[in-house]
Amino acid sequence: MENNENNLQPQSGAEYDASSIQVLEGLEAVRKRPGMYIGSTGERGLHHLVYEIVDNAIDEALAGYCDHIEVDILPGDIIRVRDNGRGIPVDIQKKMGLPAVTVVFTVLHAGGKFGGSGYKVSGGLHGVGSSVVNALSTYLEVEVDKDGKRYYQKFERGVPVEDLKVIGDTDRTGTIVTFKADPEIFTDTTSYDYDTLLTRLREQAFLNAGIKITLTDQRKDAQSGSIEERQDVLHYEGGIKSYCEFLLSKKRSEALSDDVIYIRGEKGDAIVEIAMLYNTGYDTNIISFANNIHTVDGGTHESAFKTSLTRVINNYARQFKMLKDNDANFKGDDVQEGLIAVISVKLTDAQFEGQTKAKLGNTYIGTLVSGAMSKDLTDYLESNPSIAKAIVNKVMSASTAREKAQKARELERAKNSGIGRTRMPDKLADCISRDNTRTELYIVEGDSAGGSAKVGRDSNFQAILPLWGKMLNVEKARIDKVYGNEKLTPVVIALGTGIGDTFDITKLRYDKVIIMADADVDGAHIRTLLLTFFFRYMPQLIETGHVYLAQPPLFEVRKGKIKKYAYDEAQRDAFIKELGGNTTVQRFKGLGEMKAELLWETTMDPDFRTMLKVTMDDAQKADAVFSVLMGDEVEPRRKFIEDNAQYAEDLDI
Ligand code: 1YM
Repeated sequence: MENNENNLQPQSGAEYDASSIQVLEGLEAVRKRPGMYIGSTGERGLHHLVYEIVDNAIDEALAGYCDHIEVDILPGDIIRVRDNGRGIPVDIQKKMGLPAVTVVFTVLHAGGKFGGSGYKVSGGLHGVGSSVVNALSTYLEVEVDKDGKRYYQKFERGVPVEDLKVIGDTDRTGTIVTFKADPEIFTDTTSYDYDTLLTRLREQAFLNAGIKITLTDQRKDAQSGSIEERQDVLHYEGGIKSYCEFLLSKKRSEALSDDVIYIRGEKGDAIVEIAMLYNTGYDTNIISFANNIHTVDGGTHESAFKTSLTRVINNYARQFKMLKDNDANFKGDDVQEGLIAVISVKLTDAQFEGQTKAKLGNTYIGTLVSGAMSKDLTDYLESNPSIAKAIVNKVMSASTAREKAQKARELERAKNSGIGRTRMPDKLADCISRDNTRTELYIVEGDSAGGSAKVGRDSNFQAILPLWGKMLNVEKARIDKVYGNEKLTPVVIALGTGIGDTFDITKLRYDKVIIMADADVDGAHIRTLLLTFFFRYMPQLIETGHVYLAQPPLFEVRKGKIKKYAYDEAQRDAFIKELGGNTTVQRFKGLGEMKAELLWETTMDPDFRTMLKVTMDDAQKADAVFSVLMGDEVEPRRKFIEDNAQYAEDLDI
């Protein structure tokens, strides 16, 4: 463009001054760093050129002078945008000594400086307008129909190739801009995607009720070579209400009510408009705009909408007793389920925040939105009780579903006890060491035994997990529903391995898993249950030799200061004989009766205790016993009890 400097002709004797040089430097800056002005030089940036030009036409429409905008994709991916507005002014602008239209297309940021329509920010991503498009186009032509004449000027890569001139007469008014994106800049592609343009133009047509936008594709079909026009006419008198209906039509769900709720508020120059429609679906579709720019990251208008919606619906539900005094309030997620909402605000001093500048920052807009919602939405609900009822019912079921899902998630977390850092069971008195080659877990029957074990243990490496309550009958058949089993879940969590398919021996938190139960029928129950459970759900634990049975003594044989502990009757008798007369014998009724110190000495001290290592054989036997005890067949159960008559009196089957 260096060679074209001479084409920027000063008008009517004005000197070639500093501002002209600024213009050239400005355009050069745009071509050097196009990303700064249009976001990218990829497909997005390319389409952005169209939006920039269309935005000016939309501004003209918002100012009330234009109602039809035509966008044509011509063969060769040339874009032509036409409007029927006043036409860009052609009179000489004093400061530059150039026609205003020339300034618009050559001076960076010129767009907003001429006053005019109030919401000039509508210029897409950065709002820099026509001069940027011009700078990034191999050529651009502008035609202005105004005062009975057609004006024309052509530019190449932003620089005028001739002065603005009159090329004929006309009886219409408006502006026509035709340009070709520069492939030197848009190195990926200069080919437009019809649907991308359609989506954006449709959005603009919704946001600016009444404006008609026609999109036409006149490019040759790549395969057939024929020109097969594709055209969409976008024209929505209903504005953002129509937008909600359109968004609904893209879903499988149905509307909860026929009409779209419409809310509007105004203060000074600021306007807020909200359209909302509940549907039978479950997803939420809230989209917000500020000055027709999609605020993808929300902002004050969107947050205020969400907060107010929750408040208004809760208030309504309470007022009409659909929420009782004891019921918790609905949450944001509840009131947003199945909601389609479009929020559009217009303001003169929009502040866009965040990395992408797609978040509205003006706080007073939030206040305006809240005020409008409180008043209009409350009014609407009160004057449409059947719709209000349908909405509250929908919100109520969302709330119930959310609570259920929450419970399910908690259960799921308990299930996946081997994964990640899981909260250990409350009853577990864990050991200090995390060296799982030497740590031990004692699974103890009953709280009182658990108490002695806790006091007696060496807490450096011994952990205690008490299990309590009756096992077998209460738990009948529930071993298959291990997940919900309140006795087995703590075991699974404490072990850390997970169960079944997800069992992972490397996650085992202890070297030895020791079942410590009384030698009576309840002790037998708990042993059977645990061994069956390990056998069925974590056989590897047994195969790798991690499971043990503690052997608490049954008798204390005493003579003077000498104490001996016997683990069965034969041993007891042998001790009596050995000590020779005057012995006292005490039978331990259960672990719970043993003092902590004694439990340590006899059963838990690794230097003196005896333990049985459980084999797969033992576990299989336990499983068989369990099946008999739990099975539906009465006869084998009766026989088992007979065969094990010494337990029969206690068994409660
Ligand atoms: C196809 C693109 O740019 N239309 C358009 C732009 C302008 C006007 C009308 C316009 C604005 C004003 C007064 C005003 C612009 N004018 C300027 C500037 N279509 C398209 N249509 N008269 C006409 O804002 O006061 C910038 S854009 F600065 F020259 F006034």
